[in-house]
Amino acid sequence: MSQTVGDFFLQRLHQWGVHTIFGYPGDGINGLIGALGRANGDFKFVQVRHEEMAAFMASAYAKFTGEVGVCMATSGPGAAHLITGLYDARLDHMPVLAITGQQARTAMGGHYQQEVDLPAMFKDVAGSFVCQASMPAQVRHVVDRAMRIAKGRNRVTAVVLPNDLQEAPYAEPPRAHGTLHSGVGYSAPKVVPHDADLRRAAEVLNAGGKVAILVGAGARHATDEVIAVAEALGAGVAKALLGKAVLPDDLPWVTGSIGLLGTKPSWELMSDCDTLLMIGSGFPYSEFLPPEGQARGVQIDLEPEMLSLRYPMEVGLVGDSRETLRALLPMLEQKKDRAWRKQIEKNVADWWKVLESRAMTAANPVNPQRVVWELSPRLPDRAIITSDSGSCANWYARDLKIRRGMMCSLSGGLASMGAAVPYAIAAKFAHPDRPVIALVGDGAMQMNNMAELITVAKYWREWANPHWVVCVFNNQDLNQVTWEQRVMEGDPKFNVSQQIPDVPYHRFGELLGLRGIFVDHPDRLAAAWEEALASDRPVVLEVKTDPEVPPLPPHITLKQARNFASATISGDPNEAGMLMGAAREVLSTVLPGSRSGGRH
Ligand SMILES: Cc1ncc(C[n+]2csc(CCOP(=O)(O)OP(=O)(O)O)c2C)c(N)n1
Ligand SMILES: [Mg+2]
Repeated sequence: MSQTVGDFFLQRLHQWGVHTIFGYPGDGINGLIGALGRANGDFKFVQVRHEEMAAFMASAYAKFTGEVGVCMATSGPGAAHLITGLYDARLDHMPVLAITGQQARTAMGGHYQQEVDLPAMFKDVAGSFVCQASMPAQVRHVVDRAMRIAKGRNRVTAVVLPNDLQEAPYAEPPRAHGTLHSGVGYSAPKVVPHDADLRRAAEVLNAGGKVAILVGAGARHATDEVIAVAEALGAGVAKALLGKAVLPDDLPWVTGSIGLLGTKPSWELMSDCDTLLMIGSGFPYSEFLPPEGQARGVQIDLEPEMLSLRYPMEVGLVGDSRETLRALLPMLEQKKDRAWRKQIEKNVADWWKVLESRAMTAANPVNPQRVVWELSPRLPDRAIITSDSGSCANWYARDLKIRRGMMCSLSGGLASMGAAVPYAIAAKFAHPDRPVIALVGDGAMQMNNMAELITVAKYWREWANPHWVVCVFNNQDLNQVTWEQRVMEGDPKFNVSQQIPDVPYHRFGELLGLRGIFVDHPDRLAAAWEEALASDRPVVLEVKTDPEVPPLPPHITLKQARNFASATISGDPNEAGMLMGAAREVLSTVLPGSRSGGRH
């Protein structure tokens, strides 16, 4: 059999270094699936339960490997299912290639079954490159561009291949007018700003008396350099959610997360600094940065469009974070006055005590903060941790103590529910020897994560070790939003939209042949984590958690406090539990009158 377009397409992808594809079949890509079967085991095709999961996995694979994540789906419905996962990659600046089928060229334009205008559909999410191929000789440059643009610009790209084209014999582009002769390969450049700009940045940083640093995912390969700069400047460092693994939390001047899910010392760092250095972060909430004019600003980012977006920076440097910090370091003076640093360290030490007491506060039945608090000291070395969107993201952001060598991520920019399990599966395909832990709310579990446990059951025996745990916070509530409705809107809990059915998640895991562990008493948590992390097979650890522990921001505005009060007055169905339970204890530390309250 001569080489088909499908065969050539895969061969070319292989030359680009692709060896893992997350996907789901359909008649729109039978020509590609057939070619996969003929590809001599060059590829690992990971069969998912839903195409959105394939796209989440591709996004996470890119996050955990630095390579292009690749997902594949059939025409029409399969392609449409990819969209949310692709937006996740796009908003977090991840290189992902989406490959989909399309109806036959002879049928297109005919309102044919499963015919969707896919280039139009992908145009926003894969705006940097989306192409529907129509001729065999075109496919070579289509693959080359899709891969090079994804890799070189950290973008989502999409290739659409009509099904009859996939099966057509491949022909190289003839040497003729109107043909392209493209090649394989891309090496990332070393991007460093000009010396004069580095000197301007150094001048600002050297002049500052109270330097605050904010790091994001763009700094994840610059841990040593961030530490060296922070030491020289006597600075404290806050971490955007996607930058959680940049610095270990045992450094006494790391203030932890920032923003709505953030910490009080991060809030204090930004409130009191006179200089802000932002490195590789698109952290969205300006109100958690210093008020405009309070601090002189320097920002480093690989993407020019991310500069001076959240705070008007005096010096914006386009550059790779590690290389730029290395070039900057010799220009920085060691700050002699360490009073600012001491204050930060005190704030951080105090905050960890607050977190511990919050986590240990009794709740009904288990305080969700304690679930993560008890995990931190038991985290195995080199663990990869993922979180879903929901209240557990607060505990992940605040209570999880990351150590050096670990990785972690979640759906950051898109903040989509349903990402934690596919992320954790992709983590195992990226690093089969690392222990992986996913933190997931029950709503997100019901949305799609449960189905994807079937994928875990299908593949776990192939992994170098079985250490894969999903921890489900069963609070029978869409809790994060319930609290947003109370605190932001002043509305009582609306059971109709917020309450969700009780499901025995651990038993569902057992049905699939995984281990199920159920915890409904806080004293059982420590042993449960130990059992889960030592298990000889993947684990569904279900914890019955209290929905009345508020995932509140590190400071609360007067308006929010009033809203909260009026929500409880106007007949919240959980009023009694809320006022008598952990809510009051936690609120008392953040309501106006306390140090961080009432600033707005
Ligand atoms: C796809 C999607 N739909 C809806 C939301 C809005 N949302 C954010 S968190 C949340 C509640 C999540 O509930 P659950 O998973 O049970 O976690 P909990 O907050 O209860 O811990 C919702 C509905 C979202 N972020 N993504
Ligand atoms: Mg819930």
